[in-house]
Amino acid sequence: MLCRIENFLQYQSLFDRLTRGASTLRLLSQLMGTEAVLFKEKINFKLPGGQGFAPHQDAPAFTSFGQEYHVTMMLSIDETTIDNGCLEIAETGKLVSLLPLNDDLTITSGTVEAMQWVPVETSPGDLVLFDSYLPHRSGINGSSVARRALYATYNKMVEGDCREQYFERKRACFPPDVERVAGVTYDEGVFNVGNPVSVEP
Ligand SMILES: O=C(O)CCC(=O)C(=O)O
Repeated sequence: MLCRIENFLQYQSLFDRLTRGASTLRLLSQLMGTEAVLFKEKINFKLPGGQGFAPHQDAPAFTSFGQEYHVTMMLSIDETTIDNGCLEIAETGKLVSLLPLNDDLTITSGTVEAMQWVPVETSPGDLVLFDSYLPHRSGINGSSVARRALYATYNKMVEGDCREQYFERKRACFPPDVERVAGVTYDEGVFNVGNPVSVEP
């Protein structure tokens, strides 16, 4: 089942403007307290029956280039609801470090159970902005319509403009099914944290 597209701004000027236009970059720079640059973009489709995301912080997935801090902007394309697997965030104070993690970099079950989880239902066009230490998760899409959401992640420009390198490295380590070579084992490591993505053996 199609679950995601990423690395598409060079083909879609509307999405390029939405994620790298002056007003968006100004908002992100204001939030980050310094000039922001786009790190990566994706659309999660979560089609009917699409699986949810395990509880995780994004920070462990964003370590490839030594950057320390990211903010993600979620743009709701469809309505997101509890029924179709909206984002859920943990009610915590501001976190600046990692919680106890499993080997696959998701949050340990004891920690998950100790936190209060709040669903964030949204309407098309809503933005949700959250940093890379915010614990989040989402459920299955139990409805009959797609729950599409765009996620654009930014880092501080002083920590480097690494978007192209990021997608290059991700494609090598965690390629889409169609690019996989039979018999090769891929080191998906930090590129597959909490995702409902499994690869055909
Ligand atoms: O789209 C969702 O439901 C959650 C997305 C998410 O947590 C992720 O892509 O890391």
